[in-house]
Amino acid sequence: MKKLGAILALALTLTISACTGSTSSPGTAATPNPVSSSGSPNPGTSPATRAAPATLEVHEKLDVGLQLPWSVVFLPDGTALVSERDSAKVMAIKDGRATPVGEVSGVVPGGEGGLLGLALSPSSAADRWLYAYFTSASDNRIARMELREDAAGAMGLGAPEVIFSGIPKASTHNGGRIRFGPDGMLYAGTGDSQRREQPQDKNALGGKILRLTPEGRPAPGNPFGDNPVYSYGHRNVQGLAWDAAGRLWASEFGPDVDDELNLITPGGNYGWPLVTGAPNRSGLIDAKVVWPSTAEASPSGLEIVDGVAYTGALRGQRLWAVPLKDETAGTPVAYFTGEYGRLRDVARAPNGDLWVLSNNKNPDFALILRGKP
Ligand SMILES: [Ca+2]
Repeated sequence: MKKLGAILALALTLTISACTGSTSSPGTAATPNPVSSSGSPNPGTSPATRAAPATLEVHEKLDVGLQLPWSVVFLPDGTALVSERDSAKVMAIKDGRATPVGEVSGVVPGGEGGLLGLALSPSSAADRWLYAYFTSASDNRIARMELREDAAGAMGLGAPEVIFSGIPKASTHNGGRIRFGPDGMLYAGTGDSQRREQPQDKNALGGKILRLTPEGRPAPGNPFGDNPVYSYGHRNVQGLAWDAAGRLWASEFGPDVDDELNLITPGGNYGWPLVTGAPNRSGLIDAKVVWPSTAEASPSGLEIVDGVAYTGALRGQRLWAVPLKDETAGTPVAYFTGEYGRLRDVARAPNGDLWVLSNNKNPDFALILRGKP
C-alpha cells in the first residue's frame, strides 16, 4: 500500500496544487481525472492528467458469496472479518475462502439497518474483542464480542456485551461506522434517523460523531463534558478515517444534493439540517469536498492511505480518491465508475492491499486493489 499511496500521491499532487479554494467540488471548475474501464486514468486534456502514471488495479475479485457486506476489518495475520447487514453474520475470509464466524444475536435488520460497522480492539491480539454497531428491535447500539478460536483453528463469537445503546433507528439514516482512533478511543458515526431535530441537539445521539471509551463511556476530554458527542450537525456518517497527522475525516450523505467529506473538529457543528455543503455560514463548518450530485457519490466507507482518502460510492458506483494536504482536500478522482456496482466499504489490509466491498445483493464480493506505476 505504501507503493499504491505513493503513486497516487504523485498522480494527484498536481490536482491538489491546482485547487486554490478550501472546498473541492468534482465536475465543476476542476474536472476530476476521468478513468478508463481498467482503472487507469484516461489521457486527459491537461498536462497534469497526462503526467499521471497511476493505475489502480483489481488484483483479485473475491466471489465468495457475500450477502450485503457492510464492513471489513483485519486480524494481524491478514484474515478479513466482514459483517453482513441482513444475515447478521460475521464472515472470515482467508486464503480466498469465506467461512462463517458467527451470527450476532439481537440484530433486527430492516431498510438500511442491520449488522453494520465492525471494529477490532486496538489490543485485540490480547483481549480478542470484536466490536459491532447494529440495529436492534428498539435502537442502534454497539456491542463487543469475544473472538474465539478452537484447537482446530475454527473461529467463533462469544455472546454480545452491549456497551452503548439508545442511538435512534429508522428505515434509513442509521449511520453505523465505528472505528478506534489513534487515541485508543472508539468513534461512531450516527445518522439523523429521519429526525431533523436530533443533529443540532447536543444531548441527542442522532446525527453525531460519538467518541467513547472501549467500555462505552463518554471518552475523557470530549468537547461537551461527560457527553459522548464529539461533533454534531451531521446527517448520516458512514465513513471515518484518520490521516497520518491524526486528523479525523468523515464522509457523509447529503439529501438529494451535497454529499460531503468533512475534516472533523471536536465540538464542531457540521450544519445539518440548517445547511449542506460549504455555504460559508458563521458558526457552521463547511465540508472540504462537496459532491453536488448524490448520483455521482453517496459515500460510505472511508480509508486514508499515504495522504489519499478513498471512499466507496453507493449510488455513484465508483471509488473516489481524494488527495489530502494538511487540512486541504484536492479534487476527487473517480475509479471503476459503473464497473462493480454500488461500493460500501474501503479498508486497508495489513499487507497494504486496499479492500473494497460491494453492495449489490446479487450476490456481493470483495475487491482487492493494488497500485501500479
Ligand atoms: Ca454538512
